[in-house]
Amino acid sequence: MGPPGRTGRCRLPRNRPLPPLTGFFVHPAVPPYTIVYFPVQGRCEAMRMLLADQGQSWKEEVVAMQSWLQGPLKASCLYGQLPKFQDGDLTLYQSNAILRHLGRTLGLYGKDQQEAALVDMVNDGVEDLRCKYVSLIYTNYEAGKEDYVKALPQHLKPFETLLSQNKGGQAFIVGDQISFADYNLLDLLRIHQVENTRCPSTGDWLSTFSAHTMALAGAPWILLL
Ligand SMILES: N[C@@H](CCC(=O)N[C@@H](CS)C(=O)NCC(=O)O)C(=O)O
Repeated sequence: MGPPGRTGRCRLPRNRPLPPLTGFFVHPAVPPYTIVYFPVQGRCEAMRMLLADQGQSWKEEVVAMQSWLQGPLKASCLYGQLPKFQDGDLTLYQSNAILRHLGRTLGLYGKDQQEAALVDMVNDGVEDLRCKYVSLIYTNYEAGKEDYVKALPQHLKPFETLLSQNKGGQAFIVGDQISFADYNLLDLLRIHQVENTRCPSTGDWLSTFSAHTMALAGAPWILLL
């Protein structure tokens, strides 16, 4: 996404009603959401893609590492970590809980209970691979990258399987409508694509997912890929 510290794009909301008119006044467009996070994409990029694509506006509060290390903000966070997310007077921590909340409130959680369960299953799988990736990048990059790359096709297989079972890979990860898990999966593929350019010998496994990417195409953020 763009530079940190900015307010997210504001397009007409697709899933939320427009604010009511009061007399001659329109309610000011105060972003209902705030993301508090470090100046990186990290665990917030999927929610940013989701919000932008859904035409929602949001505010970013960027926390510099120096200020984080002073301690009070960390101490005030429920799990001692960021992101912190605000939706009006609701404060949330845990990036996947935030994605699920947005999934519920913006209608991005499948069309019924069965699809919602599948969306959860995909998202948990994305989280598993994200944790492996984070552990590689932050703790074991040089020694671990070869094994990681070897194992990657196997780790991506479940997503390929689901996509191939859904309209031959031409659709979303679950059913006929986009879900929060699509954005999270897309972000996971995106970070691996960055890795792929650093380490081209990994081959073109990402092309397997191009249909999924195309299914999401048309959204402005697709240019990020
Ligand atoms: N399970 C949490 C993990 C959050 C997390 O690992 N946050 C890191 C940044 S990505 C953090 O706050 N690190 C600073 C610290 O632990 O002091 C989530 O998904 O939100």
